[in-house]
Amino acid sequence: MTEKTLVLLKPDAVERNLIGSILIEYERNGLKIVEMKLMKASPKLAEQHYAEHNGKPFFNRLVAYLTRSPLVALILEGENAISRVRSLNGTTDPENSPDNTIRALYGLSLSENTVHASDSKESADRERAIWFG
Ligand code: 3AN
Repeated sequence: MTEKTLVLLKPDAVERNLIGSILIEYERNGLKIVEMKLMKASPKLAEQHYAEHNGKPFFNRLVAYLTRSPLVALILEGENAISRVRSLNGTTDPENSPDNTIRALYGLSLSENTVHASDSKESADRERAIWFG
């Protein structure tokens, strides 16, 4: 099934000049970039994006991190794109992420884990609307 998923190259990725190194992983795996923009997220946008974590102890830190400097938002399209991009990204904590996943290669910590990708069809639809209208 052809799917679309929302990906963020988060501020730590852009700050460390990793945009190209990360995009090449998706493109080499046959995923198509169908929308993309470099932007600074507003607190409102970040709060909408992380709505499911509102109230958790790390929520304010997450919003501060996502808004501190520019990020790249993009939509990737491909066969089973949602699960394939999650596999390429690796696990939430870079310490446990399988070898050669983007988070194992570039992730700094649980909080600054470099990339985001939608985790389900419902999240992908919701997040695409938040970031691209
Ligand atoms: P993923 O991004 O792998 O889908 P989620 O949705 O569980 O992970 O978490 C969203 C973001 O919240 C993660 N990218 C991570 O930066 C942060 N996060 C999740 N759990 C924790 C935690 N226990 N402590 C600090 N930050 C966390």
